[in-house]
Amino acid sequence: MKKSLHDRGVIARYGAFLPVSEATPVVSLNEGSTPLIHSPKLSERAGAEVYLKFEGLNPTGSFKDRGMTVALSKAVERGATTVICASTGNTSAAAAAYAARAGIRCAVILPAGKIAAGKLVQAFAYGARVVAIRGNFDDALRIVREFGGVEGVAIVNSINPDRIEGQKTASFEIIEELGEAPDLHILPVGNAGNITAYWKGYREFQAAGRSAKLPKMVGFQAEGAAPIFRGHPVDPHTVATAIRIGNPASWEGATTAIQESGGGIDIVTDHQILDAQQWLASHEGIFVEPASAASVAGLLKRLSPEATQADSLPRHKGAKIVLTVTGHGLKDPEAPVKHGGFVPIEADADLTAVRRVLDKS
Ligand code: AN7
Repeated sequence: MKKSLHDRGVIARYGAFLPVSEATPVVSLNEGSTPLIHSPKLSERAGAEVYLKFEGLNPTGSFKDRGMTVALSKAVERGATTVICASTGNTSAAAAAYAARAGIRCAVILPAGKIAAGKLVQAFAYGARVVAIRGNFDDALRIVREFGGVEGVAIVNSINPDRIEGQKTASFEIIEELGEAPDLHILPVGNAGNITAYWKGYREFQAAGRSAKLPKMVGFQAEGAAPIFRGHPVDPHTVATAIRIGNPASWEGATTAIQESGGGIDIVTDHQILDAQQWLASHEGIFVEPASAASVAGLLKRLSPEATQADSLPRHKGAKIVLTVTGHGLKDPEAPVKHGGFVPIEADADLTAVRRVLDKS
C-alpha cells in the first residue's frame, strides 16, 4: 500500500485483511478505531455487559467511512475519475468526502425530500454533484446500477464488495477490545450491507484464531421499512430515513448472517426508535441518529415483559452484547426535536428570572 506515516485509518490498521496491495493509493481520513463504550444502565437492565460501538465518531459521522476508504482507494487504483452512489444520506456524505480527499468527482443520487439535513449539507460541502430523484432509495440504486460499465465511473454503494471489506473491520476492533467476539451483536438493517460485513469480519477473525466464538447477529428494521422481516419488498416509510429502504441489495448476505449465527431479524416502531434515541442521549450521553437508535430500541424491546423472543438474549454470567450505533445524532436534528418537543425556556436576562424558570421546570 502507498500509505504515509500519517495514515491511521482502517487500511493502515487492517491492510492484511483487505484487498489492497503495494500499488493501492490509500485514501483515508483516519476512519475507524471508534470507541466501544460500556453502558452501565443498559447492562443493568439486560443482566449482561452491554457495549455501544459508536460509529457516529467516524470522520463524516457514520460507519460508512470504513467501507468508503477501501472503495475510494480501489477506485483510484483502477483509474476511476468519478464515483457515484445512491443513498439515504450517509453513504453520499462519506463518498463525497473521500472523493474530495482523492481529488476525483462524486455524484450522489438521493430520494428527494427524504435526506436528513446534516447529510445533505455534507454532500454539498464536500463538493458532490447532488441529484434528487422523485422516487425512493430503491429507485436511486436501480439508476446507479445502470452506470455499471461506464468508463471511468466506479459505483461505491455496498454492491461494491470493497465497501463490505472495509466495513468488516468494525468486528475486528470489537474482538480486539473484548478479547473475543460478544455473545450477541445487534444492529440496524437497511440495505443490509453492514450486517453482511460484520458477519464476514467475525468469521475471518475466528478463522485467524483471534476469537473462539461467534456472536448471534440480530438485525432490527423499522416497522414501516421491514422487507427482510416480512419476507418481501415493501414501499418503505419510517422517520429513520437512513433505513428507509424497501428492497435491500444485500438481502442474501443478511439472511446468511442471521441463519449461520443463529440470530434473527425483528422490527421496531418509529415511536420506539425515537424514544430509544432520547433515552440513550439523556441516560448515557450518547446522541445517535434515529436509524442507529433502532439497535437500542431493539434491545429494549427484547427486555420488555411482552417480549416473545426474550430467550434469544444471552443470560449467563459475563455475557456480552454489542450494539452498533451507526451514525451521529447531529446528522438529523429535526426528528428528535419534533418527537421531544424541544424548546428552550425563555427568561429575562437576570439571575432572578433565570432561577425562577429553572425552579419551575
Ligand atoms: C445511520 O447511506 O443505506 O443495512 O445510503 O445510514 O448497511 O444499509 C445508510 C444506511 C444504518 C443501515 N444506520 O445500514 C445510505 C444507507 C445508518 C445508516 C444504516 C444506514 P445497511
